[in-house]
Amino acid sequence: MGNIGTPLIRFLLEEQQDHPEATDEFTTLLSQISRAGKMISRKMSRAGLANVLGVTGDVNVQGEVVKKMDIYANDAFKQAFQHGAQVIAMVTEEDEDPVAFPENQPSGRYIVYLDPLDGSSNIDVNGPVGSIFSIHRINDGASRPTNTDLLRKGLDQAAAGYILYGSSTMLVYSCGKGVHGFTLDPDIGEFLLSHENMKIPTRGNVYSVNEGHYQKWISPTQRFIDHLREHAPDDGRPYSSRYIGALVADVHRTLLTGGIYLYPGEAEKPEGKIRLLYESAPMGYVVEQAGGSASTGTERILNIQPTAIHQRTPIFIGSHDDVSLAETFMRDGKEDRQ
Ligand code: AHM
Ligand code: MG
Repeated sequence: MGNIGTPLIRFLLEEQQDHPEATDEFTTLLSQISRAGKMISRKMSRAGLANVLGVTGDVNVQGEVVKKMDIYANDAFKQAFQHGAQVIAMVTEEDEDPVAFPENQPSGRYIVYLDPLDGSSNIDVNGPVGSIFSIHRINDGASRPTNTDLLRKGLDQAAAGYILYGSSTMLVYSCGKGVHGFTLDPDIGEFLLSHENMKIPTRGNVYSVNEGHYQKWISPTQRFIDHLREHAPDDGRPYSSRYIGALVADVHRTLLTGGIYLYPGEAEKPEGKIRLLYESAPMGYVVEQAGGSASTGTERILNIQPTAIHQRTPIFIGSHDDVSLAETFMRDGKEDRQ
């Protein structure tokens, strides 16, 4: 549809023409998200210099209070949505309760779920981090979000995506019509189409997991990873291992080259670590749109009915065949959890 190098906003407007159900409001909302991403990217590129590594409460040379990067990122999204007329509430990892934007009522129709800075411990070692977003449209006529509006299945997402602050900054999104990736050209401050209609390989040869927790996993998870590590060249094993420790970066690599990322539950912590509404569901939406799968090990992530906004879920995400194989191990071993 677009040409490589097409600016994000022009691409969105063209997509809107092809799909009349896509609205101006939605295009504006994605441009607000991309603006926050540019602010965070710029700040991040100076992280080593600008004293943004300090803890909240530090004072910089101008006498301003220095914010930790994850607070800065959270505020950048808040600023982008304030008075933007689209977003009536934002649910983020940084705020216990939903943040309301009463100034955007009654026109606002969207709730945005955010992990403003995923994998933020990587900043201290100059490693990649990301932002994750999930967008839900509320019912017409609703003036403020109810619990029913806030706790929606991943299947109901209007769009989802992430921004990866890596060796270059990329915005990847889907609104249900494929997955498209844009790379930030820092010279002109624009996200330009670099990866159109991204597709994940059906099977990969890489697994990505924090293996330091091996002894804490339930045995089906251990057996699955043991299987991937076995020497079986005719079956494409052993798999290689890659783990960056930032969901966005690990899933982005998996999207491009195939394989599986997992953050499983543990015997003592069956819900795992990754948050459903602003980590698992949006990443699951993007990966499914690219032809892959996302599962808890026994259930499709997008089909989970949330019961709390900061709920956690185990996650197995990536190439269809690799996730299916993981599910086989998890289902076969379910008696181990009883
Ligand atoms: P965060 O959102 O607080 O940064 O936590 C989520 C991150 C993921 O990005 C990453 O995959 C995982 O936690 C790393 O956890 P661990 O250090 O336990 O491997
Ligand atoms: Mg996170």
